[in-house]
Parts: sequence; C-alpha cells; structure tokens
Amino acid sequence: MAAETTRIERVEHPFVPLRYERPEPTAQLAASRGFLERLSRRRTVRTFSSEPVPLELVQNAIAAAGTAPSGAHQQPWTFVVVTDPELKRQLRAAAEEEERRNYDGRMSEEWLRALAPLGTDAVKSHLEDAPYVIVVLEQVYGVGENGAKVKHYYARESVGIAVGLLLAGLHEAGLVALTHTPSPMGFIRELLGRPANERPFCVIPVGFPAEGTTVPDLERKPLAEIMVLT
Ligand code: IYR
Repeated sequence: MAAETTRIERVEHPFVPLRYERPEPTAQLAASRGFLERLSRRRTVRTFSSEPVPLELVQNAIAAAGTAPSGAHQQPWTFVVVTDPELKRQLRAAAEEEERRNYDGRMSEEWLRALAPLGTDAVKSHLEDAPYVIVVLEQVYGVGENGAKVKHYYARESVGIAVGLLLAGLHEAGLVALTHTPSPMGFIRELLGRPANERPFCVIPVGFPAEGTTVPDLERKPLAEIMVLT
C-alpha cells in the first residue's frame, strides 16, 4: 500500500537526478578553508560611501539568497531594493523618529549597555548614504488564487537563512552591508506600499565603505566555544 502511494505521488511530483560532482579531497579542503577565510573577513559596516555600485552585484547576491532552503519550498521572501533618494530619505526620517524614542527611553539600561561597544545611536545616515537599501520582507502567509490565504511554514527561519546567504553573497562581491533592524518596522511596509502578508524582517544598506570607516574591535567566538562534537 505504501509503495503504491509513493508511486502515485512520484508521478504527480516527479524527482530528477541530483546534479552533484564530488570534489577531490584536496580541492574540497581548500574550498572549505577559503570560504571560511573569506567569511572571517566580513564585518558589519555602518558608514557608507555614496559611490554607485553595479546593480548586477546586488541582483546576484539576492538571487543567491533565493537559493536558500525554505519550509515546504515556499520561498517566503521579498527583497525590495530601494535606490530612489526621496524614498531613502523618507525611510531614514521614519527610522530615526522611532529610534530616537528607543534610545531616549524605550530601550532598557541593560540593552543600551549591551549595544555600547557597537557605537550605535539614533542617527541612521546609512539609510541615505548607501546606494542600495535592501528591505527584506517575510511573507507571513501566501496569497493563492482569488486572494485565498496560503499557510506558510517556518517563514521566519527560512528568511533568516536567506539573509545569511545574502550577506555572504554581498561580501563575496566585495561589498559591505549593515544588518539593520529598525524598531518597530511597521512603517516600512506602508512606505514601500507592500501587501499585508509581507512583514519587514530587516533592512540592509549595501555599498562601499566610506573613506576612513572604522569598526568595533570585536572578536568572534572560537570554534571550540561554538561547536560540540559528541
Ligand atoms: N534598532 C536599534 C537598536 C539596535 C539593536 C541591536 I540588538 C543592535 O545590534 C543594533 C542596534 C538601532 O538600529 O539602532
């Protein structure tokens, strides 16, 4: 019976052979080390040059993000690439208004202390300076034919994975980015005129670093601290 069911499903949802080329062990190790070394050099940057960036670099990184695995392969993400200076200005103004309230009382002392090493404040010039501001939206549910709601599974987790790939792709392209989570983010959906099923997930200004950019002197946890082998 089980075999029968499987056969019928395979006719409706056929599989194709996996395209997989097993690398030589030495090439495999070199690729893995190279990837780690390149990613280790990624830093979050908060000051951007307004120098233009070829659009294809951003398109390719977003297409790479779109290769992320997702719950039930529903691909519950939208990436809005904001380039219009007026829209960027409005984004900045709205974000700064909210952030001023955060920094002037909405955030706890403990939170402010945790952020102190990063040097963040309510000034969000990156939203205007960076040539691209990618707004990542989570499709909380899908919209089917005649507007019916389609349940999405693990949308948040899926979008989180996609953002990881996006950041890696931008870094590979020699660009810098900031993973920015304005809070609250509701204003963004309105400003961009996005539909009700899309919830802003994060905002990623992208570009080249401004001349003289500095970053906090941070260290990453060593492997021994983040990996448990049992
Ligand atoms: N959303 C605020 C505060 C902020 C919170 C965390 I957690 C950060 O890692 C950085 C900033 C802001 O954008 O400034």
